Order: sequence, then C-alpha cells, then structure tokens
Amino acid sequence: MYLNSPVNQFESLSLTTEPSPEEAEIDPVEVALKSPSLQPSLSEGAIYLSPRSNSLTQQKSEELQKTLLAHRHDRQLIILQDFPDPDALSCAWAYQLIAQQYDIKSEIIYAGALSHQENIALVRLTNLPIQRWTQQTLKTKDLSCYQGFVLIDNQGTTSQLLSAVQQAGIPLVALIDHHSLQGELESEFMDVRPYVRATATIFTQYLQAGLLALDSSINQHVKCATALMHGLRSDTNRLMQAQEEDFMAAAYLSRFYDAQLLNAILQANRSKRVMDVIERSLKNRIVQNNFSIAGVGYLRYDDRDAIPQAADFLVTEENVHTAVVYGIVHDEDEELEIVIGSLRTTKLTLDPDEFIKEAFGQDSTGRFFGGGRTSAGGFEIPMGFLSGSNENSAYAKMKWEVFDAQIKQKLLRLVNPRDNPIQSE
Ligand SMILES: [Mn+2]
Repeated sequence: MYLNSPVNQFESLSLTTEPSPEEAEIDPVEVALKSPSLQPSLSEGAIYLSPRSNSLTQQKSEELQKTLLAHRHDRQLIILQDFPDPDALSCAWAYQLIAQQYDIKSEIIYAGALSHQENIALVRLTNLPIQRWTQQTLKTKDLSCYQGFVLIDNQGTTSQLLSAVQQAGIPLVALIDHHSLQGELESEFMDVRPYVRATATIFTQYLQAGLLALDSSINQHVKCATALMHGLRSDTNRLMQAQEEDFMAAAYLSRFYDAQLLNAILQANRSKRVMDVIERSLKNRIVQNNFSIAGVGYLRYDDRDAIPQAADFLVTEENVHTAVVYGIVHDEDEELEIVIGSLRTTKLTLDPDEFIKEAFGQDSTGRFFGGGRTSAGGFEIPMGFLSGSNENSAYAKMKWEVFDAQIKQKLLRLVNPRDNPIQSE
C-alpha cells in the first residue's frame, strides 16, 4: 500500500549527509577542537537566554560537544517516533547538521508513516533528509556499521525500531527530549527537560550556544531554521502555550527562517479521508462533564494523523475543555492493528500524561499504554491476537464495538468519578 503513497516518493528525495561544498572548505572538527569551551558572542544571542536556561544550556551544550568529539567519524542512527511530528523532524535535522561538523554521519529514520499533511509538506518543501525503515528494511540493513543511536523528541517508547537497535548492541549516545521521563534508558548524553514546550527550543538553544553557527547564506540552514520554527510553533499550539524560553528561541530563529516557506508548509490541505475521520468524530462524539469523547472506527495507517486532528477540532467546541478521539488503525503491510488515541485539552489543571496513565494503566510488562505533555497526549493499545480477519464485516463490527465500549468505560471512570463503583467516596 505504500507504493503509491506520497511518503515513498520522499524517501528518494532524501539528501545524503555529505557536507555542502561551502562547508567543506574549513575543517569543522579542527575548529571544534580549538574551541573546546563554547562561548556564544553577544551578537549570537547570549542576551536572549534567561539566566536559568543560560547556564543549563551552556552546560548541556558543552556536554553534547564533548560527546560528539568523542564520537568523531562515527556513523549514527537518529530514531524518531513512528509518526514523526515537526518538532521531531526539525530537531533530528538540526542534530544531523551539528554532528556533521564532527564528521559524524547520521541517518534519520522512522518506522511508521508521515501522516499529517503539514509533515509531508515540511519534508517535501525543505528536502528534509529522512528515511522510512520498516521491519522489512531492517532485515536488509547491516546494523553493525553504526556505532551509536540517538533518540530525539522521544524516549524509544513510541518507536518500533528501538528493540532492533538494542538487539544489535548499538549504544544510545544521546537522548534529547521534552516529554516526561518514560523509564530507565542508559544514555551517554542526556538532556530531558519536561518543562520546555518543544524539543525545538532545546535545539535552538544549542545553536545559540554555538554548537552550529547558522548562516543565512546557506540554504540548508535557512530550511532547517524554518523547520525548527514550525516544530516550535506546532508543539506550542502556534505559540499560544509558549513560555519565555520558547519565545526567545523563536526570536532567534526569526533571523534565519523563511517566512514564505513556513507559510507554504502551513497551507497544506487536508485529504478527503482525513476530513471523513473528522466528520465521524463529530457524529460519534459524546460530551460529558466538559469532556468530548469520540471513537472513529477503522482507519488506514496512512491516515493515522487524522485522529489528533479530529481531537484538535473537537476541543474547540463550546463547553468542552478536553477531547479524546480514538480508532483502530490498520496496517495492511504488516497485517497489524492497533488502537490509537489522542487527547487534547485546554484545561490547565489537567495533566494529559497523568490522565492517560491513570485511564489505561500498564501492560503486562509494566509499560504504559500512553502518556503526554502539556495540553496533549496519546495512547496506543496493541490488539495482538484480535488483529485482522476484518473481511468478515460482522466480526469487524463486533470487534470495534468491544474496543469502543472498553475505552469509553475507562475514560468515563475518570470523567465521572462518582459513577465508579470501585471508588468508595
Ligand atoms: Mn515535541
């Protein structure tokens, strides 16, 4: 089914990690070695950083630089979540450009699909060098040529690729994320800041601290800055949830980004199938205690991003502060089905991470079915043995109804706590 999907066409557009001619003139490894302590000049934006983030950024940037120096000439894999968003995509690219200065060749990979129309536009319009690696792709790869992997804007819990690289014995070299800590992962370099709204903010701070000197005359830099601006905007609900640090980062990026290019990315239209899912969510929603809950039934893997988009839409209804939309996503390639859901909230006191963990709990290995960050969360529930066999429409209908009822039950237990027979109060 991917043969005709737009995602496939982009794979062939992927850039190599070869430095462009103008960058090849100077030996950046030499430059980096000569200046082991990063000192951003005032003109490079040191005044933009608040004291707290300034010292932390400085410390983390130096640590990251040391890590990169220790891994000069390595090959690395940058692993993104299965459905990469603009924050992840742009930061992975920024990491790749930073690491390139140390002669580190890195490949940005993901296992799922680029689903949101804006993400497809982002990758196409900026030539963002990303590759899709399915389980089949993995079989054709010799992982022994990679000396490390990097997790950006995720902690491996949302990637099917994690187990493969771990089994191949590839060490985790860097983990840079803004989601709350998901578990124990040993990483040589770690920068996890759950109070920062976007990983793009963290990366912009690295740039400001001198890890990569952005240059407006380098096309790739302008495009990467534009991607970072898009990532920052999309993780902060168009800056409405941005805090000082995020605004400071946006201010810095504003010197380099291409506003017209960003506009073109944001103009990407929704497909008819996404519109259909949004319509289903409207039709099926139930509203209780300011929560809007909607099951949308079955949808194709490529349309998975319609779920968060539907949640984005439902949360705009009057008297609704939180929307949860879920459906069964079917991957025809892998004969796999999974329940996927998204939560959006405008209620400041509702912590999506806590809410989802509380609602759905953990699987038998202790792994939570989902989590979140400020104002947004998601969950994925594998269907295992119940996957497939949907040629029998009565069976498919029955299966959906069971999952629909169970998810509603679990959500409504938190939405209407008094209806919960187990609770004693
Ligand atoms: Mn993010």
